Amino acid sequence: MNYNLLSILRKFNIEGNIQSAKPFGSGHINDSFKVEAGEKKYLLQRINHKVFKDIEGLTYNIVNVTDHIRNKINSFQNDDPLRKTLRLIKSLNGKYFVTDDDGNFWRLFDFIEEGRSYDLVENSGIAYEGGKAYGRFINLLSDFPAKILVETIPDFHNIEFRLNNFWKAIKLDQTNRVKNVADEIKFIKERANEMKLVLKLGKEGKIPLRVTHNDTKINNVLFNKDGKAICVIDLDTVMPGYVHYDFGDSIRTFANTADEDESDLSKVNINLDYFTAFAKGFLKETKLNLNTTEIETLAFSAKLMTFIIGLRFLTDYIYGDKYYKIKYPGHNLQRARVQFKLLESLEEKYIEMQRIILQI
Ligand code: ADP
Ligand code: GN1
Ligand code: MG
Repeated sequence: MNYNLLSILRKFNIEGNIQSAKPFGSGHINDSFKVEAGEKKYLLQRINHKVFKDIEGLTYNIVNVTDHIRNKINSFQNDDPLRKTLRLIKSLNGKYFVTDDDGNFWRLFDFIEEGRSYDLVENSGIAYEGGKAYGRFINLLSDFPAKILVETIPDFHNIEFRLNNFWKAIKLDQTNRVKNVADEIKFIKERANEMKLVLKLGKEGKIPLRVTHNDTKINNVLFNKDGKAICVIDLDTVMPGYVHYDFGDSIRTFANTADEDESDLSKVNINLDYFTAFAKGFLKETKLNLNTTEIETLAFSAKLMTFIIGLRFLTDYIYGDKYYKIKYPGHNLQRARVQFKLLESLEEKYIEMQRIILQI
């Protein structure tokens, strides 16, 4: 899709002359462009309004959450850069987003200089730093009034909802792809019940709802050139959730030995050194706040989130690739297979993972 980026950019308060705007990053949902304007750099994003139906509400969340974090940083003058946060730029109409003639929604962030994102962990230091960044994010928002947040994607990590969508997709079989996934369906059926644990603990009041990020994959943290985490990004899904959602979703990418769409499944495994490093960083920031049930079920959350994301990739494959951006027709199926292979590896190492968490 070709967009008239210049006319969109002219709707914002931009410092400097706009020189270039080039596609940037490897997210699956929004379209991102790096913008150079004199000395200034920005990150322009087309917000995926098929996925996010309430752009006003989503923007309200981001403005309030980033303001809250910034205010806290400002009150600690000597704070380290880890607490830096995204900053939205106002448009000329006084809002934090604009629309174009085709009904697309656009927003502009300050570009985080020297911020590098990874799709795969390269060493334990990165995993530890990522753990600290996501843990601190939860901490900084622990006194944020969760009730004011708009639920940008209702039931986002609700396992019952995700399973129901999956059964529906199979029943409809709109693209005649169900015949290709008999093994995967069996795999899901065997595990569906076990995966309801976190929801059950929530309903029983044994674990609290917190303000969570809900999309804590590795490329949603920016790192500096020394491997220190600078900033947590991609705040579209910040909503009330359980700590398990953030910890589990991180492990699935921070401790995977292969990419999310690796074609050789034998390369997909859990790396326990990276798991340990991430958990140490995360618990350093959150441990004092977590209750015993949360800590005892943290290792389980890696299985849960790997299962949920695999289930969502597979559901999208069956529906005909309507949700995630894909590069080839079987891309979502391959992504699902990677998650399920990773889940098998998590199951093999589960007792060890439990031991590691309880020892930290
Ligand atoms: P998506 O929902 O598509 O994943 P993200 O908000 O994660 O969108 O942005 C996609 C990519 O763009 C990120 O992985 C990161 O590399 C880059 N990015 C996003 N925001 C910024 C920013 N403010 N500064 C620098 N890079 C950014
Ligand atoms: C999407 O936006 P991005 O690429 O960071 C998705 C996540 C999935 C992830 C899988 C809003 O994340 O839930 O875990 O892909 N985000 C949304 O890679 O659906
Ligand atoms: Mg992202």
